[in-house]
Amino acid sequence: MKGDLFEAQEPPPARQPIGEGAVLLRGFALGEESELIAALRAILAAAPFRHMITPGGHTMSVAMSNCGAVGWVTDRKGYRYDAVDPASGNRWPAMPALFAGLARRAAGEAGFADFQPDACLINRYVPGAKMSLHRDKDEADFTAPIVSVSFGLPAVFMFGGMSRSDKPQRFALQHGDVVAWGGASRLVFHGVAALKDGEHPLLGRQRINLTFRKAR
Ligand code: MD3
Ligand code: FE
Repeated sequence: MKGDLFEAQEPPPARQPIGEGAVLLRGFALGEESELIAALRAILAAAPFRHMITPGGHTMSVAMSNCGAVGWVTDRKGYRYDAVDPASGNRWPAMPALFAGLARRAAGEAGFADFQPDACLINRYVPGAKMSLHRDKDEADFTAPIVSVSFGLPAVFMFGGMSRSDKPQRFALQHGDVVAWGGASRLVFHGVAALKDGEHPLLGRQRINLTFRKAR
């Protein structure tokens, strides 16, 4: 009998194309979540989250840190990648092999072979924090994809078009979801809606997003 309550349900698709060159991999990071979160805690002990200032003088609601050879920073002078954490004067913590490997495998699933990220921006959202529509264009090479890994509370990701006025599609990104964006999607406008309050069993009242880039 079709539609019977006890009939096996279709599993959600693990690999979901969401645009040209953009693939959502549901739960792709779940197999190694505890190792990834332990590595993340070690990075944050050396380079704690901070709220950076935009060139226009606004304090970002998202708190940030980085690991890798370079990290994304913003201050009154502009947006850029820098090898040094301006808060400590030290180099950013190294990117763990576990992080780089996950990003590389995710990019491969989306058709981008041999992705070698040199930067991992770590974004922390607490309830109410958001990221307005923008494009990532501070990187040297737009042929490389960007890989994002979400942990903690769910967020609504907005995936727009090549023009700021294109109406964005909205996707819920959950703990363990990974997205790879490249090709025709690499320069689209995107953002994150204000985080809804909640409590995540592992991470509490926050969402953490890792964004892997090839900056140089
Ligand atoms: C689509 N972060 O840090 S990650 C960012 O969830 C940023 O914290 C969001 O946008 C976050 O710049 C989204 C997903 C993402 C990153 C880069 C993209 C999606 C993208 C570049 C092009 C298209
Ligand atoms: Fe972005």
